Parts: sequence; C-alpha cells; structure tokens
Amino acid sequence: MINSIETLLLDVPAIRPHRLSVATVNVQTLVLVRVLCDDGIEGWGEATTIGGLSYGEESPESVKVNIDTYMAPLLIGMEASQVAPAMARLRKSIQGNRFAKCALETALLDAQARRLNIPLSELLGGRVRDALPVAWTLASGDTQKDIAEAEKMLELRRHRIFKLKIGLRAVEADVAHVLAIKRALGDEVSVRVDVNQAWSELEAERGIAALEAGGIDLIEQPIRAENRAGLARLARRFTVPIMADEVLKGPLDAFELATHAGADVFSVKISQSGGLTQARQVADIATLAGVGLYGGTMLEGAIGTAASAQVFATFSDLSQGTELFGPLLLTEDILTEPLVYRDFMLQVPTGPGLGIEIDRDKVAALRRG
Ligand code: MUC
Ligand code: MG
Repeated sequence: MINSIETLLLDVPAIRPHRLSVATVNVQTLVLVRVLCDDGIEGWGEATTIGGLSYGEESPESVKVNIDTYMAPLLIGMEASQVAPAMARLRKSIQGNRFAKCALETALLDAQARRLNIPLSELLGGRVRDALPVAWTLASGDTQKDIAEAEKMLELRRHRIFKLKIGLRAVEADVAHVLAIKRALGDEVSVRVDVNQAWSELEAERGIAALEAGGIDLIEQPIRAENRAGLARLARRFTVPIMADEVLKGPLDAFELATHAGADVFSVKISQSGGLTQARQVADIATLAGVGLYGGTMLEGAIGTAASAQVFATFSDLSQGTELFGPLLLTEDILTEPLVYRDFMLQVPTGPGLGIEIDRDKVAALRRG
C-alpha cells in the first residue's frame, strides 16, 4: 500500500549561468518526490523545469502544491505494487500537470522495481544498452568561453557532442557564433543548435541554410511550437535534421507529428511526455514512423537523469544520442555515489529501481526553507 507521498524543493546553484533564449539558469530547482510504502520500500521521483514558468506551464512550486493537494490524496491507500492502475487513476482525475505526473510515476516505478530487485528499465520492456552517448550544452553566451569549455570536455573524454543554445541575438550573429565554434572544434565533433522557438519561419530559413552549409548536424525547435506546419515545411526543405522539442508534449503530439512528417527527430523527455510509460510510447511512435530519436533533458538532477537513462536504455534506436548532463551542470549532487560519466557516455545504473542511493544529509542541506 502507498502510505505517504512527500515533496521537497531543492535549490541547487549551477556551475555557471546557463543562457537559453527563454531564460538564464543560475540556480536549478529540483522537486523531489518520495513515496513510502507499507512494506518499507520507498521510491524517488523528480520534476524540474527551466526558469520558473519561462519554459512550460508548470513551475516547481506548482508541481509541489498540485501533488500535495490533489494528486497524493488520490494515490495514498492504493496498492503500491500496481503502478498502472495508480497512474490510470491520476490520469483520469487530473488534467495536464505532466511534470508532476512524471515525478510520481518515477517514484512508483522506482519502488516497484526495488521490490522486484530489478533495474527500472526492465519494467519498461527491458534495456538494450548499458551506456548512453551524452551531449554537453554550451550556453555561457560567449564564443571563446564556449570553445574553451568544449575543449576541456573533449580532453576529459566526457562529451564530443555539443549543443549550442541560440536565439537571443540576431540570426547572423548567432550563425557566426556557431560556425566559429564548429571551425575551432573540427569535423570529429558533432555540433548542434537549439533555438528554443526563437526564430520566425523566415529567420529559420535563413539561419538553417547557413548552419547546414557550415556542417551543423541537428537543428532543434527553431520556431514556435504552435507553428507545426512551419516545422514540417522546414523538415521537408532542409537536409540537416530538424528536431521537435517544445512541440512534443506526449504520445498524441508524437502521433500527430509522425502522421504529418512534422519533424525528422523527436527529443523525448520523460517530463514533457507526462511520464516514463508515455515517453516509451513517444519513442515507439517515432520508431514505427521512421523518425529519429534523441534523449532530451529538462536539466534534471540525478533522480530525473537516472529515470531518463532507464527509459532511453530501452530504445532500440537512439540515433542522435542523449543530453543527460543535468547533474554535471549543478554544483551539488544528492547521491551517495554520483552517476558515472566515462568515455563520452553515461553508464546506465544497474542496481534495483533507478539504481541510485539518495544522500539524505545532502538533500537536507539543499532543501528550501
Ligand atoms: C531544451 O530545450 O532542450 C536541454 C539542454 C539544455 O541546456 O536545456 C534543455 C532544454
Ligand atoms: Mg530544446
């Protein structure tokens, strides 16, 4: 039985300001969810967003209050080992709130996989890989700083895929910034961009043409999420793959995008998808439709990153790799043993559940209030 559900807000400073077109992250807020069951087993989940309400319709505070007030009371007393009926109840009674639902599903599946003494991936169809390629996002806002940061990552053998956050400056200035970094890093390195919806369709046509000519490998959400027809036009027009991010809010969007050839690649995010099971559905739709897959992040800490890794490890095709670098952007970790990043890959934890152990002292130290 589910005995209690606790939510905690943790404020964790970033190692440097992380500049996106929609917000600058100086401190990341993690919403941790702890589910306690009557057999003594506990499970952990996490929700994050970017810049309060700048990125999506849920804030860390709304996730906490909505879980505490509306979602936890629906789940407490239900059978803890039956995650599907618990999530069905939640989905039937609660509109929206995908990030909160994802945090709860993560905690319930973590507990159940621990109960069964298997990694969480095995509840989601089973893993096909134990390590995931991990991109690093260059978002200091300064070309020379970004180049130095990328060179350090290459030297450490931590990342050789780099995603650049653009869209704050004029198209030509952003293109010059990206191509200077591409030239400095060379052909062995994959350079991609994420515009976070900042361009008009006309600006996107201009920007993408220049980026494609300069050898950039992937263009993420160049225009407003609402302009689905425009995204499809860009995907048809250019050879460089166009990736859907903000437009993709779960299996129904995946189905619609796949039906209309709306993007070449899907960035699958567990929270945007509304949970781990639905993230798998998004991936299944992509695979069936011949759409490429990328494992995205909402800059989660260790719990959300481990949960994402457990899901992405089950994807048969993960052609564009992942960006599960969230914990590395934060100054503090909350695990007894940090996640392992080695040889450009994140090792998917192999222990039961999420495969991580929470350090309670560290959580207490970072807890808001
Ligand atoms: C996004 O839009 O993809 C992912 C990496 C990063 O730096 O920001 C996120 C959000
Ligand atoms: Mg994105």
